[in-house]
Amino acid sequence: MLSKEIRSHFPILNQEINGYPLVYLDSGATSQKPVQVIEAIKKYYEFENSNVHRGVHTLGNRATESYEGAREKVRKFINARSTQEVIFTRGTTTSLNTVAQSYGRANVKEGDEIVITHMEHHSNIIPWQQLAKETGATLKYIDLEEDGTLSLDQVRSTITDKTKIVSIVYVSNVLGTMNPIKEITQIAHEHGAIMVVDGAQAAPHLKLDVQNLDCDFLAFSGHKMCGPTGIGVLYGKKELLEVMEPIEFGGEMIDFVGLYESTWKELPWKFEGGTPIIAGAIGLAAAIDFLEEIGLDEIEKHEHELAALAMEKMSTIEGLSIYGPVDPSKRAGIVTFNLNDVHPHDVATVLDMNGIAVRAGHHCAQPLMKWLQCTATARASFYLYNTEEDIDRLVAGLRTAKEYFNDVF
Ligand code: 7TS
Repeated sequence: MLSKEIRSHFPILNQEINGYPLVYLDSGATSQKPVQVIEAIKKYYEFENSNVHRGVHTLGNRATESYEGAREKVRKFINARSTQEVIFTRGTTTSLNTVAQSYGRANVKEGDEIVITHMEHHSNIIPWQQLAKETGATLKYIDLEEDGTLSLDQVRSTITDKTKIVSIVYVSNVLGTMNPIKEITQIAHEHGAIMVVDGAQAAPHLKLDVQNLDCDFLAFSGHKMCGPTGIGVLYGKKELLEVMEPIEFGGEMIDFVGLYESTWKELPWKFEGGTPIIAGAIGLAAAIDFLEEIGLDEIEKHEHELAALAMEKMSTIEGLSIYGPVDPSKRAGIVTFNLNDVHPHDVATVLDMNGIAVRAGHHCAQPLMKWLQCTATARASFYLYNTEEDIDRLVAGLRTAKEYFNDVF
């Protein structure tokens, strides 16, 4: 387990909610921010605030250096070959929509196939549904195994030579399942398809290496990895990005503008129309520094340990069912559950009365809820600041909830 001292970097955790010390178990929705990130954003606004890429005055140069420095930090973080492959976006949702609209419209036609899975977040479903509708392509789903994992046999039998795009979540935000992205990428490539990875729940928790995965695109959000909201990343292979059209047009992304024709800047700026999210990128860079100092491998290990402990302790509560892989080594720090027939919103409300924050609902994964044959679940998601005591508080809170709703058992 990581040292409890990590918590002291997160000012928000040091407070009481409804009379109890806060236990924050909703990092899957958004993580808390360490003081290092808050300070980096403050410093930017206090000493550097200016627009970027306009290169005349000193503040403008400082802001540009920090913004482009953040891009280099992201490049190293995911091991991309070049900063030209790192595009700043608003988040995972925008990154995935960019691929669907730009690459998709240019490369997918009637009769082609787009392949996703039943465990996708809505942000990795709807852009492809829309693309399929526009182009006449078919959207296909890879079936899940009973324990909520993907089998490579199912992957092989779903991807065909008609498949143009495969887009799969690295770590499920509901089941916690960690998918074999490298192997799936290889299968996609054998059929001439490109591989898109939804890395929203992976980037915060495990070491990413786009060259090793060989994926064509990777999308993730800053706010789930200790960074601020409003900043995200789209990684794409340079040879693909180079021939893709931007989807947002206007200031910043142009080279030359005529009355009837215009040309675009080179990569990555042609995809960053308008004043960019400067403070967001700087905050994200500070978050990467913070995570790397602790070590992504250590963070991943910590979460596996917490998930294993939570599953062990929660399974002692009669009537509580946990979804997703039984083997904790196959999942990240996410434990999704239901307590008999009690609605998860009611469970979450009782937990909140005890100072414990969990998410309840469909987790933006309605097709997965259908697959699980339920309408909603509760979810505890862990991060580097969570401790064994947090799990004990969760288990005690669940026992309280169970007593509270005793009459339904
Ligand atoms: N993909 C996955 C796997 C996610 O978990 C999320 C957000 C997204 C995409 C979208 O990210 P955004 O930053 O563009 O919004 N997931 C959640 C969640 O599980 N609870 O709240 C948001």
